[in-house]
Parts: sequence; C-alpha cells; structure tokens
Amino acid sequence: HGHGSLNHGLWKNPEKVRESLTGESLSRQLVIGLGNVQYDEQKLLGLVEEACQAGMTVVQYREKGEKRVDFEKRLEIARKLKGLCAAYGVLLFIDDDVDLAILSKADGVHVGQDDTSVEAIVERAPELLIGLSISTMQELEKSKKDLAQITYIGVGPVYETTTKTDAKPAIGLEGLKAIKNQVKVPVIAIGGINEENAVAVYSAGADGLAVISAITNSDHLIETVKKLIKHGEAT
Ligand code: 3NM
Repeated sequence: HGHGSLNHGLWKNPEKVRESLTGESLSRQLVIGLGNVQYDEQKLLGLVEEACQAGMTVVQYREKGEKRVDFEKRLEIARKLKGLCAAYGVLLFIDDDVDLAILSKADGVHVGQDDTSVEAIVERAPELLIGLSISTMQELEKSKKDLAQITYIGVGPVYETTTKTDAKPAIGLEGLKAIKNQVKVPVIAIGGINEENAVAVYSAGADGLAVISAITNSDHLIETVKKLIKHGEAT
C-alpha cells in the first residue's frame, strides 16, 4: 500500500487532516456510523465509548427516518458524543445536518449527493471538515470540483447492505478500485463491510472503512474494532 506507515494521529487532529487533503500521507481510518437512539441512548453512548477505547478514529452520528428523535434531542446527544470523542481524540462527524454540526461543535459533516452542497457548507461553516458520498463514476464526475474542499469521500455500498434501506446497488471491489484510481482524496469504503471482507476492501485501495452493523451486531465490540484496524495495518 502506498500510504506509508500508520498514523491514526492524523485524524485525531483536524488541522492536520485539513493540511493533508491530498491524501498522500493519510493512514487507514476506521469510521463507525451510529445513531437512531430512540431505542437506547445509553447504549449508543456506551458503544461509542468502547469503540473509542478500541481505536476507532472517527464516529459519524446519523439519525435517520421517521422515528428519529427531535432536533433538540439530537443536539443533546451530539454534544455528549462530542465530549466523549474529544476525550479520546476521535473526530465526530454529523450526517447530513449542518446546523447540528455547527451547534454541537462537531469536527465535520458528512453529506450525500442530494444533501447540502459542499459549496454551501464551506461558505457557511468553513471550519467543518467535510465527507461526501460517491457511489458511481457519474457522481464522481459531478463532484470533481468539490474534491479539493473535502476531507474524504465515502464510497459504496461496496457490498449489499441491510442497514441503509435506500442504498444504491453494490459497486463491488471493482467499483471501489475504479473510483479510488480517479482521486487523490482519501477513500473510505462503506456498505456491508465486516471482519471477514475487510482485508479485501483494504487491498482494493480503501484508505479506511466505515461500518455500522459490523459493530452494532458484534457481541465482542472491542475485538471487532481492533480486528478491523489490524486488517488495515497488515494490508
Ligand atoms: N451508506 P453497514 S451504505 C450509511 O453506500 C450507509 O452510501 C452507504 O452499514 C452508502 O456497515 C451504508 O451495516 C450502510 O452495511 C452501512
């Protein structure tokens, strides 16, 4: 792998992340997306703390769908997450909600193709790091001008996922490679990634992994997180 030695610290310092936008020196990252806490807020905070202890480098807070808690509650949770993450040097990204990211003093915001534009985020909140989802070559083409402004692209779904109900078709390792070959910005692979396929995903060129169910369904979270990270170091 061409990215040289592991250095999780790069992502532990937002300034450094911003300086390393070319991706040349960025190391493997493990992003964990969590949210929809209406079922159990304490469980969410507990998962995040454990994952922080195990070496996760970024957490993305995402509350989706009809059942999500209201904005005030989301803000309360985001602020708690920020405090927790900051204590471990882990970055907090907020999915798809610039207001929530600003008010919770999150490190970044993650947007999809149909969410707030990168341009609008930069204008409104230049301090925020930005992650952008890209699923196809067409989306990549459409997003070319945004690439210089963002921290990473989320590419997927690499494999079928049951977590995101409106996910696009799986692009496979070939789809991931094709996009990786076109960009300098770090590529975070997402969708159906787990302990079994992580090595293949890293081998295809991913700079990091983003996972949800691999963590939420794991009954040995710390081991799972450590394994996902270790697979990146070995690849
Ligand atoms: N975004 P799991 S796939 C949130 O392709 C999300 O943009 C995707 O969950 C995309 O690790 C996905 O359980 C779900 O498959 C990831």
